[in-house]
Amino acid sequence: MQITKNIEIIDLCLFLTKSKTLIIPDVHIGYEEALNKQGILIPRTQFVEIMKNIEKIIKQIKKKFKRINKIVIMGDLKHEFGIISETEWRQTLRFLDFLIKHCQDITLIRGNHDKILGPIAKKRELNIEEHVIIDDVYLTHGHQLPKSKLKAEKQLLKTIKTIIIGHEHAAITLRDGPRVEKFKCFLKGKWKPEKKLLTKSFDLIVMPSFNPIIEGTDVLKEALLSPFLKKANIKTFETFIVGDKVYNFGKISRILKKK
Ligand SMILES: [Mn+2]
Repeated sequence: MQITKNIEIIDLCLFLTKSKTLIIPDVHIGYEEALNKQGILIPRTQFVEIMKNIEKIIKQIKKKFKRINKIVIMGDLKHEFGIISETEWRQTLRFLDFLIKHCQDITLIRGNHDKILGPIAKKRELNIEEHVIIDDVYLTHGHQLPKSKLKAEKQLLKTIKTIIIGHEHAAITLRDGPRVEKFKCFLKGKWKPEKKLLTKSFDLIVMPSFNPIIEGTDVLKEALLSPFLKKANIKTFETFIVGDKVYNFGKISRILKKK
């Protein structure tokens, strides 16, 4: 489903149709291991599901758009802060090797969980960036705002129309009679930087998490994480829910009215 001009939602990913760029949000490889270490016992099925899903998504894109020219990983590829465990090493490399088979041009964006992503990137000769710009789209993890105080960054932002972020793990709880279910979702709204830094507003797209175990932050109830959303009026955001397919649910204010 198209979320905005030249940008399609494909399951939990986005696809820039002009540049044929696949955008993969927070995968958090090793999340289960981290939960296990805290004494939470859940079966370790996450990685199998992650691989199945990315395979399905790539197949779907290739069928519809023929090829993928570039892949951007939005940050938090792996979960653990600080140390990289055996399993994380192995699984992260397997995930990257699968992507490399379909597209050699892969860029990693640094997330807040990615302090020592360096060794993994080095092994496959991939670049790590704070942000990536493709045409008029600015991609960044979302735990930090663009450094619009810097002249170069400010200049650069003037050419940008849309900002895409991960980090938030956007989700929404819907009620259907007695049934309450949380769904992963995309959000689309406006973001304005501080006026004294830049007088301009951007289209902002917020992505869900790619990890099957991480349901995400309920945008209706929970405190939002990203500084991009701190001052935003979330009710004016449009929501696209990812279920068996993608559903456009319209503005959040409309969902709130129905409750
Ligand atoms: Mn994050």
